[in-house]
Amino acid sequence: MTDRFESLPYRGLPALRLHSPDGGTVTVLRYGAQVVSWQPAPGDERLFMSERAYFAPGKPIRGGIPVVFPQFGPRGPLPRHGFARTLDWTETERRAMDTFTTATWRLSASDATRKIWPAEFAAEVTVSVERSRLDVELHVENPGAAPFEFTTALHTYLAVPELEAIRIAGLEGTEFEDQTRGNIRSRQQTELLAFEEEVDRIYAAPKPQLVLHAPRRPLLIEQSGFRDTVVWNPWEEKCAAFADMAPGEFRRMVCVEAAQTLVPVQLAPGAEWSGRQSLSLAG
Ligand code: TA6
Repeated sequence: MTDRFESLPYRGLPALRLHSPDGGTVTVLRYGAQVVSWQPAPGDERLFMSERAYFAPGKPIRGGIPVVFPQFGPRGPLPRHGFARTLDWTETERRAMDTFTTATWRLSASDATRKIWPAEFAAEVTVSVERSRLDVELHVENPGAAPFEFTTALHTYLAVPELEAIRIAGLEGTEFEDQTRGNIRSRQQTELLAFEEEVDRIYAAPKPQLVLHAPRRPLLIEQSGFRDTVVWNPWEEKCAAFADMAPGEFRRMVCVEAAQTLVPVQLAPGAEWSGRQSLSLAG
């Protein structure tokens, strides 16, 4: 334990804040191993957290980086977006490196998970921070005797100054499933994705590097291991219908999610899978 690690309550839940040697911080809850804040410099928050987010057992938290596992959305019999985001994870490792600070949390099969999902799994989330970069890695193993499959995402809520002023680059030519139109398949025609209505798209195997163009706050978004990328903004009506979002908050966020949703991951006994999303200050 060094002063790189600070235990604190975050909206009443136990949290660990990691400080990088160059002044960046990331704050991670035990609940869901959910990142709730990334600040490259004090006060410069890059992740969105709803003013009305619930911080209560059993409820998902609207903001930061929820870990979606082992089911994306309502695409299966499990609770929406799986159970990993509403269970406590166990911290297993923390390390203060020369240029960055990192910690790992683990969630394994338990009586509670076996009741709804028979898989013997072990999952780890590793979060690493430096001033200009945040890395989040999900690692899943199958220590059991039977194969299982899962879908997953790092459901990253990025904070944006003004939704209509942002653009996402890197998706041109990529096919997507449009979740606002009965999952019909379309193709991204324009070089830049802009937001003028609800957007809820699963891009199939896009380029692993996207850029969020936001005034004064460009961000490079990279992923590996995860096949797909989900882009989501609920727009006005859906936002107003969410009890855990304040009206108008949809203008301050966009989700860009490293995801594996269209083709589930298959894990044979003894097999492992890893996926990572990295956010870095661009420009
Ligand atoms: O990732 C996009 C999405 O699946 C949307 O369809 C949207 O409803 C969102 O996630 C939020 O889901 P949640 O269960 O957190 O309200």
